[in-house]
Formats: sequence, structure tokens, C-alpha cells
Amino acid sequence: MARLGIVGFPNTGKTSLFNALTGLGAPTAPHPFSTTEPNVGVAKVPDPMLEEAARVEGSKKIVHATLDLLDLPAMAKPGHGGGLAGAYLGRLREMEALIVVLRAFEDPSCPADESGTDPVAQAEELTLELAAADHEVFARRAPRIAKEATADPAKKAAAEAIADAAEWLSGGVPLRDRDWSEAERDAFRDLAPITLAPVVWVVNVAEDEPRPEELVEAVKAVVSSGDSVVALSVKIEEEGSRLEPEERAELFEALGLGEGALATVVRAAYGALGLLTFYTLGPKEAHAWTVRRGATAPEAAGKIHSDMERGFIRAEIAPIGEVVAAGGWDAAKRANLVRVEGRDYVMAEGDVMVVRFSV
Ligand SMILES: Nc1nc2c(ncn2[C@@H]2O[C@H](COP(=O)(O)OP(=O)(O)OP(=O)(O)O)[C@@H](O)[C@H]2O)c(=O)[nH]1
Ligand SMILES: [Mg+2]
Repeated sequence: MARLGIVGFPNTGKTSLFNALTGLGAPTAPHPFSTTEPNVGVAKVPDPMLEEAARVEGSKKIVHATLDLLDLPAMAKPGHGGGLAGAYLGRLREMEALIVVLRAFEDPSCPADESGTDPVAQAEELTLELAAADHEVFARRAPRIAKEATADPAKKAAAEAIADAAEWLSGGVPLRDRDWSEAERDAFRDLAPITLAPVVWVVNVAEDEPRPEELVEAVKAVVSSGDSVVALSVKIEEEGSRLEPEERAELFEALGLGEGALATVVRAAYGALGLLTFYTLGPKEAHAWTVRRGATAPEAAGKIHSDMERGFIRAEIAPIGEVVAAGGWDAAKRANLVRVEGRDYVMAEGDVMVVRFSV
């Protein structure tokens, strides 16, 4: 299961966002460094199409796709010795993607840390800190592996890749800003770089922020081009997450917020992780499954049950939108919308699948 870490400077609203995304009630406080141990939880990937499909199929139960979230302690400003604490960086290295919370709200009752309320300044500083942390590791490894490579020519390519990356990072630039080959990425793996992981930046704006889009554009201009940037009020989203769905819809409607921004954050994270959703539908349950993008039909079948991968014969496939529009799987079959695919079929986002297998 993919692990996403929520990070940022002190008192930016990380734990509040974690609570909103997971429905949990981890303690928050108006003073910095209130989180000392990571909070762990699961976020449901919002999926209106799955709910529609469950309705047309008459499924008794709905199972959403999920993401594992960690709410991490605040990132401290480096002390005079410089650099972030090793234990903290160790945790970041275990994450497959990061959600960074940037504080853009003023609130005298919970003063901002010295990192302030300018989201652009925070994004720039965080980027530099994380690049510096990776640089330290790569620059330490580079001369050693170069030496090893003189005795073992098989290590030559890896040594070059690591030296290259150390040089790149010395400019304060994240690794993900450059296209690295598969072999280069493999060479980096043991060093568990932080700046290769995709980032979703969340600008935590005041409830009455007049121009959140401008803040989004300003942050976009200073972060990696592949990163997502979302502006939202964590406070409103957290309040909304505690309401019943209908009440929440009413509140967000009144505020002109649509479905709210949490769904956007989760979907951006899901996309950043290179995952796609496929579905199985039936009277018992409508189930969303997660598989990496590029997975074949047998690999996807293996997510449901290992027997289905081992004994895979073929799959019946149709896009969920067409299944819903047709009025259900059987109706979609009658309308010839269901295709038969073999072992080599590469799954597409939103495929509904029925696996034929024998073991
Ligand atoms: N006004 C306002 N207050 C917020 C918002 N988000 C969080 N807060 C408040 O800010 C304080 C800190 O929130 P937390 O969620 O604990 O922040 P954190 O980033 O986890 O803090 P640390 O773990 O101490 O780094 C709490 O008092 C929250 O109620 C917001 O969007 N608007
Ligand atoms: Mg916290």
C-alpha cells in the first residue's frame, strides 16, 4: 500500500488536514510541534462513479480505494549546525509521495511559526532543505562508489549516475526536476532520495481568502513542474468532514466550494503515485481496486485474488462510465459494450473487470 507523508513547517494545519482526510481525531493544538509521533490513517479515494455503479447494480456494499497517510511531526528549521534531524529525514525517505502543507492564513490565536504565512517562501525553503538533505547523502556516497567501481566495473554506471545526481542536487534542485533513466533510478534506490517522490502542495488559505487561484499560481511557479498545487481552507474542510454527507453538500454549496477540495487532494496524490483504479461489480459489493499504471489484466486480477492471476484465462472489460450509462453490467453486455481481453491487455483507468480463470 502506498505511503503518503503529510509534511510542512510547524502549525501549518498538517494534523487538521490529516483528520479531515481520514475522519480521525488526532489531537491538534495552537502551539507549534504539537505532533511528536506520526499519526497513521487511511484516506478513502472519493469516487462518485463507483457510487453510481453500486446504485445501478444494486450492490449491498461499496468498497472505495484507499491511501495510507502519515501525519508527521513538523519540519524544524535547521539549527545553527544546519540540516534537518536525521530521524525526521529517515521517515521522509520511507514515503512514496509527500503532501506538503503551506500556511497562508493569519490567526492570532495560533501564531505562525517563524516560517511565516507566505506559501511561496515556505515552498522554496522546503525545496532547498530537502534537496540539501539528498545532496548530503549522494555527495557522501559518490566518492566511495567511484572507488568501488575501479575494482568492480559493473558499478561504473551507478557511480556515474550518483555523481551526476550529487552535482544536480548541489544546485538546490529536486531530483524529480530531471528525467532519469530506469537504470539511474535503480542506482539511486539504496539511497532512498526524498526529492524523487512526487509532491502535492496544499496551500492552507484563510476562510475568506479572496484569490486562492493567485496563490496556487505563485506556488506553481517555484515548485517542480510535475507537482500538483491545491488551495483550500483546512479549517472549513475539517468542519465539513465531520458533517453528514447531505449537510456537508449544503455547506459547501453555500460557500461555493463544490464537493470540497479534499477529493482533489486525494486524487492528485493518487495520480502522482502512478496508480489507477479498476472495478469489480456485483450484487454483494461494488469494489474499487488499485493497481500501478501499466499493469496487465492478470496483474490486476492478482489484486483481487492470487488464484485469479495464476489461473488467468481472459477478462471481460468495459469502462465504468459506459456500464453505468447502459444501466448495469448485464445491460452493457447486451449492448455489446463488453470486450474480451487476454493476458497482454494493459488496464485502463476506470475499467470494470470480470476475470475468467481456472486453477
Ligand atoms: N484559522 C485557521 N486555523 C487553522 C487552520 N488549520 C489549522 N488551524 C489551527 O492551527 C493550529 C495548528 O493546527 P494543527 O493541525 O495542529 O497544525 P500542525 O501543522 O499539525 O501543527 P504541528 O504538529 O504542531 O506542527 C490549530 O489550533 C488549528 O485549529 C485553518 O485553516 N485556519
Ligand atoms: Mg501536527
